[in-house]
Amino acid sequence: MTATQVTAYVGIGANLGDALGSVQRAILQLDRLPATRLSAQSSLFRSAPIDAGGDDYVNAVVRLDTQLAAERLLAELQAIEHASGRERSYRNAPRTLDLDLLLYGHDVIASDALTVPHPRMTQRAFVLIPLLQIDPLVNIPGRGPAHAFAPGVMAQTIQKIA
Ligand code: PH2
Ligand code: MG
Ligand code: MG
Repeated sequence: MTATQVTAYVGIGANLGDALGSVQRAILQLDRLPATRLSAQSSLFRSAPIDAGGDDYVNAVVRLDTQLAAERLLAELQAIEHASGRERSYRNAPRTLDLDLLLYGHDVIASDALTVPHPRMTQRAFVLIPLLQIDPLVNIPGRGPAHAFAPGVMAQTIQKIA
């Protein structure tokens, strides 16, 4: 039996410790997940914290082709976060690594564990800009083309890392 292949997008962020190294390592780890292939990665970006404190973030978005179910993929993301030394102290605390499941195929998921599409992804330049760099025409299920939200985030500071 062949499991169906799904295209998923993961937002990566870090602003504690070696943030650049953490994001680069996370990208390698995502490519090594079981039944999963990393099929695209954005540039790395530096961005001012939104609704959060601490240092500037390093952010990126990757596209995965995966046969993992959404809940299983989420568990794998959390395991990578945990292995990076991530502690959950308070909401939006500075973190060594944050891996957010942004999109999982065309699915709309609202369970206790998981909300997909990610509820705040259309309001955040650090998600939208790298996502659109990979796939300019990507659609957000239930909300329409991602590029339609770009004008709304243009005031947020985000810079490509050379
Ligand atoms: N993540 C947050 C809150 N604020 N700001 C930036 N610039 N980048 C992030 O990844 C980020 C944030 C919660 O996960
Ligand atoms: Mg996040
Ligand atoms: Mg998160």
